[in-house]
Amino acid sequence: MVEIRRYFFSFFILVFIISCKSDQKEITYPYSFKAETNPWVKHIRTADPDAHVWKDGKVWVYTSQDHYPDSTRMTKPWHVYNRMDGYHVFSSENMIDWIDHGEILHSKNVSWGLSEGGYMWAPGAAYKNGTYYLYFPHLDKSKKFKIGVATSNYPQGPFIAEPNYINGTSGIDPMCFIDDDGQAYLYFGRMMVAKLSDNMLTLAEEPRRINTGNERIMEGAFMHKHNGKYYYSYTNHKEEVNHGFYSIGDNPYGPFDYKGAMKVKPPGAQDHHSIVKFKGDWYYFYHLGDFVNDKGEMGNGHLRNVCVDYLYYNDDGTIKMVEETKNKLFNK
Ligand code: FUB
Repeated sequence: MVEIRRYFFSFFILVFIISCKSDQKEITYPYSFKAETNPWVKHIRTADPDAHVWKDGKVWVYTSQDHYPDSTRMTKPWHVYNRMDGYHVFSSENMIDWIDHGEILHSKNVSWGLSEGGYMWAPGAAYKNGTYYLYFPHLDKSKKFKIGVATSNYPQGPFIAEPNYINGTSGIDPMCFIDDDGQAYLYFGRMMVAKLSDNMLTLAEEPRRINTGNERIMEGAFMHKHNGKYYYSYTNHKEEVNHGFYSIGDNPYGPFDYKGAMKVKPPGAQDHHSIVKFKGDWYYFYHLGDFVNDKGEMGNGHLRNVCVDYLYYNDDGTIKMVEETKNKLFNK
């Protein structure tokens, strides 16, 4: 009898530990919710927001998803992201009422990837000629970061990964920018850019290194256009105070003039942003790492939550420091 009691006690303790560690509540997708305060995504840990306004006029935000790391697979600091997996996409007509469309791509469906899975880091989405594209960094079977691409007929997926990664790519954080003439560019790794072919699945040229006017660029490149100028922005997570920086140029390749910081380091995490114009206003999407979820669990540099605030330009086209908000939504 004592043995049986001990058995059940151990079983319940185990279930309790597993449910604490899962960091997820049971949710059915699509899941509708209201953004009330930053971070506006609270029901799961999301990071690396890549925001776009598609032809339906809605804003669509593609995110990576953080999970507790597998400590048995950690030998380097960046291995804390070893279980990141299952991209999500969120859509809204007004930045307040959101739908989480659920998981749109998982490493188990990426045939060229590491068999253990995980390592689905910051994605970048694009739309061209009726197809949606999701570019994503992932470790290949030899544990090297490559850029993969997945496609869908719908912005909410599901996305089907191509059988191989994009030849000629390496590194992390892909971002696809399509210029007004329809030419697509893939930014990735440390200051690399290449034109994409018309089919959006292969590079149309050898990648080239961008001159940003500042060599201290680590990751998270993003390109947007404002008043005919090209804004190449990025993260330097080695700086103590500021993390989000940008440079301005006259074409997608640069050279770019370094303009300095636009965003301080977010609490508990590194900057990783995207910039989008929606219904006349400019927004800066980012994540932070100190959100306590509804289970009372503290966030972390690798357990992050997505935020959004307004971005403002000065009259000369430079960007004002983005003021981050917490316990309210938007720095207005
Ligand atoms: O989310 C994993 C990595 O952390 C991203 O690829 C980087 O940009 C940083 O956000």
